[in-house]
Amino acid sequence: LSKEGSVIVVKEPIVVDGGVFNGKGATYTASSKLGDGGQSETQSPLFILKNGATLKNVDLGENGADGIHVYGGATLENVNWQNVGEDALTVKSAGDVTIIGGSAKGATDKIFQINADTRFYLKDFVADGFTTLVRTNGGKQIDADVTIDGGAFSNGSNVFRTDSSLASVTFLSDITLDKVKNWTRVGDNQSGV
Ligand code: DGU
Ligand code: CA
Ligand code: CA
Ligand code: CA
Repeated sequence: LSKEGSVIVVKEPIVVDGGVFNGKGATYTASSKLGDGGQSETQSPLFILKNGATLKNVDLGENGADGIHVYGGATLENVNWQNVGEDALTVKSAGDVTIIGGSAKGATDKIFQINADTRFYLKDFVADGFTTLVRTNGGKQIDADVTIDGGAFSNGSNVFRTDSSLASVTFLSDITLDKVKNWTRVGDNQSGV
């Protein structure tokens, strides 16, 4: 049964430790307890995915807070951020992350934040409005193998940005860019931006 149209206010992060969480199209929005969806770095996530968990058919709503945190890898299918908060998803500990389909709008800065070693595979994702689509943590050496396979990205500055000599990005298939300045931006940035 579809849950499209239902809005769930998230007061504590929803933890998915392995297994599958299927939102069936429902919208999850953060309560002010998690954050205000602005650029404060002290906000909490709506979802914590652990140990290969799968999250699917979920929309994150008006208050995106700190989005989704991933520990030990995860798969996302058809996850849509209606209004990215501080960022959309953070790789918090090592593991493979696979994102199939889905979309993100309204990011002020970053969409995908990589703070730990990962094979990060982004397939047919759609993003509109961002500074950087995929960013390894500023000024840090992170072994991130990023693949971007298809997708459409508009109104942004960088598709991929890293300060890490261990990180790489591979672009596959037909990726559509519209008003995006750079494919990649590489350089050491000690300030952590
Ligand atoms: O030193 O680590 O923006 O995970 C700066 C911080 C910063 C992170 C990152 C994130 O890079 O907070 O959202
Ligand atoms: Ca941040
Ligand atoms: Ca963040
Ligand atoms: Ca936003």
